Amino acid sequence: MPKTLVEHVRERHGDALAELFEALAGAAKRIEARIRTAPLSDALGAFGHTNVQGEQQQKLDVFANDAVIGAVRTLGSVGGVVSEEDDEPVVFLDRPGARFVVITDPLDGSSNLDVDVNVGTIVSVQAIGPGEDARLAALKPGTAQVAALYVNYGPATMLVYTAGRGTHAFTLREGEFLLSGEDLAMPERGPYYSVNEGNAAEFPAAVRTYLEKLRDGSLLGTKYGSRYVGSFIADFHRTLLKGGVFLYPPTAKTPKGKLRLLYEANPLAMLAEQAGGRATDAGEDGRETRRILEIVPKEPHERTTLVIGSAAEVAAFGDVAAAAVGSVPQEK
Ligand code: P6P
Repeated sequence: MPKTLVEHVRERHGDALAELFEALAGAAKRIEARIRTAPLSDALGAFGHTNVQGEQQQKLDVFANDAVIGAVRTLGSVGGVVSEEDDEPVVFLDRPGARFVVITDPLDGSSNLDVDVNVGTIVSVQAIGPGEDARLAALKPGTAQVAALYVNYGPATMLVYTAGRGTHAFTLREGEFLLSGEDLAMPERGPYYSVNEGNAAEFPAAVRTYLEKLRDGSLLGTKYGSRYVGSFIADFHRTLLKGGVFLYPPTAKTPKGKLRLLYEANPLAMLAEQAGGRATDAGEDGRETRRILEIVPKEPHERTTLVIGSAAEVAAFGDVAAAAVGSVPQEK
C-alpha cells in the first residue's frame, strides 16, 4: 500500500505540518466531491458578488473558500488565512500556539467549471510567530515559505506538495491521497510552451521574440508545440511532468501580470524549484527578470508576470529579456 499524504509529511516534516496537511486534504476532498457532481446540482454559476480582484465569484469559489477556512480554523497552529476570495485576511484570535498562516487560492480557474475543465486549489504556508499579525506574516518573500501545495481536480484528483525536501505527488483513491510520485524531477527541457496567444500583439518585443524562437527552433534547437488550458494548475501540472515553459506576460489589461504573487506564483515557484525548475517574472518595464521567490510582496493580492518551467527555457527567456534591454545576459 503506498504511503498516505499524512504519513509522508509526518515522516519528513513532523506532526504540526502533518496535522495541517490532513485538514487541507479534508477540504480538498469536500471540494472534489462537490465539483464531481456540480452539473447535477445548482453548484455551478455565479455567486452574484465580485471579489477583491474585481472578478465574478462563482458559487464554487465561495464553497471552496469556506471549505479551506473551515478546515484550518480548528487548528491551534494556524493564526490566520489570506485568501483570494477575501479582501482582508481572516484572523483567528488568541492562538498562542500559532505557527502557520495559510495563503490560498481556494479554487483557481473556476471559470472553467461550466465546461468541465480542470480547476485547482493552491496553498502557500508561511510561518507566523505568536501574536504576529497574519497579514504581515503573509507578506514574506516566497523563499520563506514553509510549504506549498496544489490540488489538480482532473481525470484523477492529485495533490502535489513540497516543504523544502523535494516535490511529491499523491492521487486520491477511496478517500485517501496515496503517494504516486516521489521526488519529481521536471524534465530539463520540454516539448511545449504555454501562453495565451490571444494577447500576443500586446506582449513586449522580448516575449514575442522568445516565442518566435521557440516556434522555429532557433532558440534551443528544437521546435516547440503549444498547449494552453487556461487553468493555471492544469498548465503547470503538465509543465511539471513533461517540461517546457508557461508564461503570463504583461498585457494591456494586466501590465503587472494577471497571476497573484502570494497564492499562485510563489507556491508554484517553490514546487517548480524543488523539482529542478525555475520561475521568474517577465522583466517588464525595461529591467531584467527577477526570481519569483525573491520578490518582496507589498500587499496580499498583488499580481506578477510569470515565466515558470524547465530551467533551460526559463534561463533562455532571461537572456532574451536581458538582451532586449541591452543588459548583460543572466548567468544560466
Ligand atoms: P487568461 C484562471 O482565471 C486564471 O487565473 C489562471 O488559472 C489561468 O492561468 C489564467 O487565469 C488564464 O488567464 O487571461 O489566459 O484567460
